[in-house]
Amino acid sequence: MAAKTDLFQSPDYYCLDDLLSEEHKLIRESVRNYVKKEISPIIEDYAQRATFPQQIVKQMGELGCFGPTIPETYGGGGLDYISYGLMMQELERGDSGVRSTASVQGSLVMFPIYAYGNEEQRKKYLPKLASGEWLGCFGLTEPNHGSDPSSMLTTLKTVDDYFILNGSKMWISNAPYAQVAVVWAKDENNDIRGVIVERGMEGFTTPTTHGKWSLRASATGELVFDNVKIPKENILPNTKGLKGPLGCLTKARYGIAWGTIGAAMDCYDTALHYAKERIQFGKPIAAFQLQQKKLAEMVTEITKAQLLVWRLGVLMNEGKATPQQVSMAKRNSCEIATNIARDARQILGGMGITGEYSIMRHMMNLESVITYEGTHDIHLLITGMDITGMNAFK
Ligand code: TGC
Ligand code: FAD
Repeated sequence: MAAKTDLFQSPDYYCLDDLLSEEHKLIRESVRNYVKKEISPIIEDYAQRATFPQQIVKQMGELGCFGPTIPETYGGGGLDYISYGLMMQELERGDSGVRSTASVQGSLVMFPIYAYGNEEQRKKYLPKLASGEWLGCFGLTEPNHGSDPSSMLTTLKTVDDYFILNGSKMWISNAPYAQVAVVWAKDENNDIRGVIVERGMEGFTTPTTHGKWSLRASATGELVFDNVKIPKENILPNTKGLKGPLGCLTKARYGIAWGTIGAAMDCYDTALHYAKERIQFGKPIAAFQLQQKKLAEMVTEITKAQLLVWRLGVLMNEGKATPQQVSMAKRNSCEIATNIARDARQILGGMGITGEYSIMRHMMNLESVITYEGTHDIHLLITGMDITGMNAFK
């Protein structure tokens, strides 16, 4: 497959750039340039072959995409949440799987080690994860417990001066290539605890998940623990209960709220250019009202979503954002991106189903993104519970 030239231009209908600092714009530009140079030319080929482009791990580490809000002392970027959001937007504009790799590494592996770990754990793991020398993964979901992680069956038992880990995790992004896994399991008191599991520990395997039609350029696998002996120093000491893993998910869901807008912007930009150039019945199809309706609605939804995540970013920076606000933004961005990808594909007619354009890949990827980190239904129920005070989950 021939390498592509990426001519993406981002829509900014409400002059939202005026709300960004010079530093924000520079960060966005550097990640956008990286995606144009290193991701767009190769990603379709990797997705078609269902292969993980391993080289992106080091590249994204060097660019500072892993743990941008973690303090610089530990190798993080020491940046604010708008910067983090813009990075995720640009990465997912390239491919949701690329953003996934960064989300898992930064929000689901580095964040728990930073927030719930001790100083030795921070020093041992964070710089290597930040630089991309090591790749990490996050094990919460199990074969029989997805939306309801509190019912997990994986166990962590104390034996002498170590733990024994038994059970399995499913659908784990980065698992087949990860050196480190942050795993959630129940101890003897039925408390959910986090442990750091390292590749090479006896009884720990990471079989690859095959046959995905979505996130094909992202590696997904299982984590299987067969009496894995875990040293005591690998437990995350400062968290107990489901709020530990859920706290990580809040950070990652925030990144997805920005990221999926990137995918939506790419679909819109592609469809707009195509519609202006494709002639049918003697005129560009962009001149037909039906196509204008689709394009006008796309840019309207992108603009509304951009405003929502920008405001959420400000609340995150001020330490005022609630997990429920993050759920609303994750849900909204996934919904508009999924709808925009579908409409954009139609604008391209038959060409829309080919790998010549990024739209079908985004469309299929977004089916995973609208499902992981809490399904669309779960985020709606979180909002429902927040506004009514009534729990409709159970
Ligand atoms: P519930 O009783 O509501 O909550 C238990 C405790 O957690 C607190 N809490 C949160 N804390 C921080 N952030 C959040 N988002 C939180 N949500 C709840 C809560 O206050 C409580 O604290 P405490 O002190 O009282 O103990 O728990 P529940 O069992 O009723 O479950 C609630 C529910 C359904 C919303 C939750 O379990 C849920 O979010 N389910 C969805 C599961 C999910 O999102 N899984 C994601 C797996 S990881 C993944 O998909 C990675 S993909 C990454 C990629 O490739 O990019
Ligand atoms: P289920 O929970 O079985 O849900 C099935 C359906 O039932 C959904 O439509 C859901 O909305 C609905 N439903 C469930 N409960 C309710 C309810 N109370 N009320 C109404 N409807 C309900 N997990 C990790 O831990 N780490 C990862 O890195 C990770 N990466 C992933 C990568 C990919 C590509 C995918 C697809 C998933 C990944 N996941 C990961 C797992 C993901 O978080 C789960 O798939 C997700 O949370 C949903 O769980 P489930 O698939 O078991 O669906």
